[in-house]
Amino acid sequence: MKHATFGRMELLQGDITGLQVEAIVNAANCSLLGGGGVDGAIHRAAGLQLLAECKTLNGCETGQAKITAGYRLPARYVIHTVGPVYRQRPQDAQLLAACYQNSLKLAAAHGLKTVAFPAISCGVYGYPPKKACAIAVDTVKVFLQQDHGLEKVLFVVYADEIYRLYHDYLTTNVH
Ligand code: AR6
Repeated sequence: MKHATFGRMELLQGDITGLQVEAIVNAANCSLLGGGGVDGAIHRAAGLQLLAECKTLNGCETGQAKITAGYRLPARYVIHTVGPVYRQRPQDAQLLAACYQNSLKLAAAHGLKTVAFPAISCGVYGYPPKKACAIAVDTVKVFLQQDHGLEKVLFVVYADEIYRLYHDYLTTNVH
């Protein structure tokens, strides 16, 4: 399992559902009622109580975030955010940055110290991973510089190719 540290940011290759952090972020859809990819994995690992809580949330708009308990996950909370479907519009980047910002704000509002993100929108939603990686890292970096009490943010990725993109970008842009 590959792993690298860049100040308060960490890069990991693996399954986000197994992480013992305070919160993992879910790349959900607007219904918040589950789906495939990382969303499916999180719901399978957390159990049906997660779906029951999600049903009470009335969905979520693209770029926004909502928090639930983690139930059977090792993580105490799940922060559900909805990434943009990539359509080459100018607002795609703003919406993806908003996912990271709003998830981090929610974590900070709950006094959380560690949060793990998957590569939001980089699967079914078709965001080019290289562009998405730059937005993810830049947004988290600015948030951490503003110091909201967060101690560590992890990027958890599956594919070798995406790991390499994050590693290169973090090496060049985070000291
Ligand atoms: N741990 C870490 N990363 C994962 C995991 C995992 N267990 N599983 C997949 N990935 P996607 P999206 C990676 O498609 O593009 C769902 O159906 C995956 O390789 O999960 O935001 C939702 O309900 C990819 O790099 O999310 C929505 O309808 C990244 O996570 C839609 O998919 C995101 O891929 C959201 O699409």
